[in-house]
Amino acid sequence: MLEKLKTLKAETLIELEEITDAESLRQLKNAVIGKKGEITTIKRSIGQLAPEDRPAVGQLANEIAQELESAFAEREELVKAHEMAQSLEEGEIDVTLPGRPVARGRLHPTTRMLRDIYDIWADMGFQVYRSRDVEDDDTNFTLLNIPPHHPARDMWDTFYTTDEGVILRTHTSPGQIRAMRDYAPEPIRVILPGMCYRYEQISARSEVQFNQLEGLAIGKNIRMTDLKGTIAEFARRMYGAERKVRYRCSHFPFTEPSMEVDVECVLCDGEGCGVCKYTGWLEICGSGMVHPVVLKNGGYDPAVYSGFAFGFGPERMAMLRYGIQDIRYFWGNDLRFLEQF
Ligand code: FA5
Repeated sequence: MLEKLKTLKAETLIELEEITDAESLRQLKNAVIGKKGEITTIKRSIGQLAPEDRPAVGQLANEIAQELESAFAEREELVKAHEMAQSLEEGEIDVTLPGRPVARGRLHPTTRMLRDIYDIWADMGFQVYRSRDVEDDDTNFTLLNIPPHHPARDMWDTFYTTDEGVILRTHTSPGQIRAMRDYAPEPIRVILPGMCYRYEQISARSEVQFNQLEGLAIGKNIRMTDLKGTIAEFARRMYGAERKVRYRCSHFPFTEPSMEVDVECVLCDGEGCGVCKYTGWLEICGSGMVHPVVLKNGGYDPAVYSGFAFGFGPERMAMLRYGIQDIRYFWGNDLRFLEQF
């Protein structure tokens, strides 16, 4: 058996020397070291040998298989080079032809928008905090000062799951509770980006799935003026120093007082157009001072700590930036839309 193996090796190496095409190389490889090749067959028959002969034959078979494996690999390289040289000589490959362009992926308009928003907030000292898409009813509502059966729950049309109390988050605000419980009693300065889900009538401005970007700052002596100044600074960096910002009273159960923020319409410079519904203003976020009940639920003593929160809609911001008329394009996966960015 040992002799047979040595002869097989010697003969294979000689045959290999003469091979110049890939197909013959493949056949020889299969016949010698393939699954049904001679070496494999020898290895399988080792059990029939006398027990004292088995180790030597097994060892040699393995060594030869390895040596031949590298000899085949080396030959493969040579054959490839040979075939390439041959086809060049025969003119099968025209090396003067221009290369085919590689199709490159692009960033989705929301991703681009989000990255710009992250950059601005990072510069202003806010770090990203990721919360969960699947929430419990308590964190999404109750701990945010929206008790069960409270009419304020109607502001958010919810996707419920078959598990009692498990829902898809309707906004990024439940992340406020999670961040506070993680950090209390340390000060916080975070943004919480993420996908939100609402069982809503789909329209040009509303989708059932969309991004929000929440912001939260907690500490001692944080006041409404800090909120106004922070949002104004964001708007200045995002929309330019010349854009006016205005604040309107509003209501959110988890902030008190609450306000909505508008910027001068970026499309008509405040003159009035279809996009701003001829008001000259565009709403960019909801915001307010964190409600004492929410602070308490997050683990902060409202007598000592205060904070502000805000929430933006990145798709709506991207619609303004790129002049996109309908939010349904964002998830339509139509390449004609996506390739424009
Ligand atoms: C909220 O969801 C509050 N959680 C925001 C907030 C956070 C207020 C912190 C105070 C403090 P609202 O429902 O208005 O608020 O949504 C915020 C933004 O999300 C909207 O301005 C809009 O840009 C975006 N948005 C809301 N619903 C949709 C929708 N169906 N499709 C696309 N964007 C939406």
